[in-house]
Amino acid sequence: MLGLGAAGVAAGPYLQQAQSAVAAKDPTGLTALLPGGGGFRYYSVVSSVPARTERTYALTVDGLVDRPARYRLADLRAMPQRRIVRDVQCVTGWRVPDTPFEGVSLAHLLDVAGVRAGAGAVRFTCFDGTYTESLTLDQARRDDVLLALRMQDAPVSHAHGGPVRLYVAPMYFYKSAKWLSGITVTPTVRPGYWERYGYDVDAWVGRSNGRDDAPTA
Ligand SMILES: Nc1nc2c(c(=O)[nH]1)N[C@H]1C(S)=C(S)[C@@H](COP(=O)(O)O)O[C@H]1N2
Ligand SMILES: [Mo]
Repeated sequence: MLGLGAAGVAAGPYLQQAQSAVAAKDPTGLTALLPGGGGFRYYSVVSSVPARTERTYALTVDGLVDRPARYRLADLRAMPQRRIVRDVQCVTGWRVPDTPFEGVSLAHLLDVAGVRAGAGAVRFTCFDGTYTESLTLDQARRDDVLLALRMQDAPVSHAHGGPVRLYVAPMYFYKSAKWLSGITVTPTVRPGYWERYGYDVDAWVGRSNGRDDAPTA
């Protein structure tokens, strides 16, 4: 009993710290709605992100793969494209129903790269220089996980993380890394940016964080 109590006291400050860090850096309700954003809120953990263009954008794929590569936008557009229309759900409560995303399925890109034995996870890095995310290899191979080139039937805008963002349809939107610049296949999951502040690594909508009861559909 005494031991449990002590553990509770020890955990308390960490959780409070985590919550205030989230409030300071993910200020839902304080950030302006994007013009024509249709319910989306703009999120970035850094104050400004340089734009990448057709000429300057590249996606690096490396780690435990047979064929590490750098893909330009034209390379990604030449791959089979897949369209998904699902709800976007932020863990802080806002939701945008029936949002189309279109792009290359991550499973396809992983097949092209040739995942090696010993791989168990995928790590995502962003050209904002700071944000990171991760998925287990099984999650990454789902058919509802995309490297999105289009969102709402237009190229992904800079504000929404273009030219290429991740879209993990079954999970809270913090998994959907914006300004995607790197995919590294790793042995195990390395928790992403928000996950260091207490968000669940497995971010299934309605089944994690205990913050809402959204349907998983
Ligand atoms: N690079 C990067 N990706 C990110 C974030 C971020 O701050 N930086 N925020 C995440 C969170 S918490 C949400 S809700 C969505 C917001 O996407 P939006 O700005 O297109 O609405 O992006 C996710 N991906
Ligand atoms: Mo979010």
